[in-house]
This record gives sequence, C-alpha cells and structure tokens, in this order.
Amino acid sequence: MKSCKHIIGAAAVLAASLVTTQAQTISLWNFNSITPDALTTTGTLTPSIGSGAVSLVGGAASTFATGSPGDPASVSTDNSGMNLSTWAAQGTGNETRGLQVAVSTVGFANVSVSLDFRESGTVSRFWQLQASSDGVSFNNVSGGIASFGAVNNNTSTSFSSTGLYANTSSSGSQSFVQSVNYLFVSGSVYENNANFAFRWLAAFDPAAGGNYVSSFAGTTAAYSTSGTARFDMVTVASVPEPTSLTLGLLGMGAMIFRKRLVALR
Ligand SMILES: [Ca+2]
Repeated sequence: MKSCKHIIGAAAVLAASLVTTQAQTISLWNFNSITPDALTTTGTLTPSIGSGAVSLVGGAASTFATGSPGDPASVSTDNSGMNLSTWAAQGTGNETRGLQVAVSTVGFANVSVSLDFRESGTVSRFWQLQASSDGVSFNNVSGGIASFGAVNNNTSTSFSSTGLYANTSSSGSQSFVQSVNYLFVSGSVYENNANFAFRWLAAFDPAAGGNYVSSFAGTTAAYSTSGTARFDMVTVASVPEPTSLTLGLLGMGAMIFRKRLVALR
C-alpha cells in the first residue's frame, strides 16, 4: 500500500502542476511610456501585454501620474499610472463614472481581473466592480472570490464578493493598494467571450443615504469632484481551457495509475 500511496501522491502533484502552472495574463496595462522618457506624467493606454481597450466611463478626465510599486518597471522614474478625476456632484451619478476595460477572453476559462488602485483623500471611498458579457450591459459581480495584496499606508481596506471595494487612504501622501483581484466563478459567462468587459466605478457609501463619502475622512462634506483615482497594473488573466495535450497527459497518467493498481493487487 505504500507504493500505492506514492503513486497517488505523484499523480496529485502532476495534476496540480498541470493546473497551477498554466494561469496566464491575457492583457495587462502598466501605462508606462513605450519609449522611456523619465516622466511619470506621460504614458500610454496601449496594453503592454495582449490586446483590448481601456476607456473612461461618464466623462471623467484622465492624465498620467506616478504608478504603483507593484509595477516591476525597470525604470522607476518612468512608472506611470492612469489618473482619473472629475467626479459626479455629491448625491448624483452613483456608479456612473470610472474606468472601463474591454478584453476578449476567447479561448480562456477561469477569468480574473486585477488592478492596483490609489485614492486621493477626497475621492469616493467606495467603488463597485461591474462586468459585462456583451460589452454594453453591466451588472454588479457576484459569486466570485475577491482579494487584495499589499495595502501600504492605506487602512480598513475591504473588497466583497459582490464587488464593493472600500478603503481609507492616508491623510498625507497616498499610496496604492496592490493586486485588487476578483476571480469570477468557474464557468461564468465571462469566459471564452469576445465581448467581456469590466468597470470600476465610484459608488455611494451604502450607509450614507445616497451620498459619497471621502476616502480619507469618510465624510460627505470632504468628498470632492476633483479628487483623483489612479490605476496601474490593470490585468485580465485566466487559466486556459484544457488543451488536447493536457487531456492526453492526464489520460495517460490515469492509464498508468490503473495498471500499477492492478499489478499491486
Ligand atoms: Ca506603471
């Protein structure tokens, strides 16, 4: 039985390696200038990996500004992020302004989206992740797994399975929360879809009676339409659907496993 356990263990390792080594980036925006120019106030909206389009939702204006420490840019002075401003007036336009990202997921399963996100002290504390399967109609996400990485000098960061993000930024020099990630439920309509898109939108504080609160102070009074929200390392990733090679290897492994079991009896 010891040999049997070894075979089962080896099969498990093989299966795990086949799955875990195949997660890959479909598209990535690092916003850094294609030709390094030692300026973080310049950049590009062309993806650095893959294809797709980033665009503004609701007329927010954008510039470039210093990017995230999560960007492994070889030239730190050229690490740019996409900086959005011009938000809806207090009490209006809930979930109507922010960033939209459209990426084809054709040929891919287990889709996830990720971004590094920095809030100024006066921009909305709350943000809503929405997704679309047709590139036109967007709905709040649900059922997936929300997570985030390093928060740096931010506090009280949270991100729910229904895509509601909240964060308290620093009073002084604000920084990025890194790897804000949402993994859609396996088998979702966002897989293998040429029209997949997602939005990251400024949202009312659920507890503030139809108003925004500011990221730092958490008050309706301190909210400002000129606050800024900054993005970097905007990523759509996935685990590819099993290939014929993968299925063949798994089938071969199962056949060997069965033969060894018979031999051990
Ligand atoms: Ca960058």
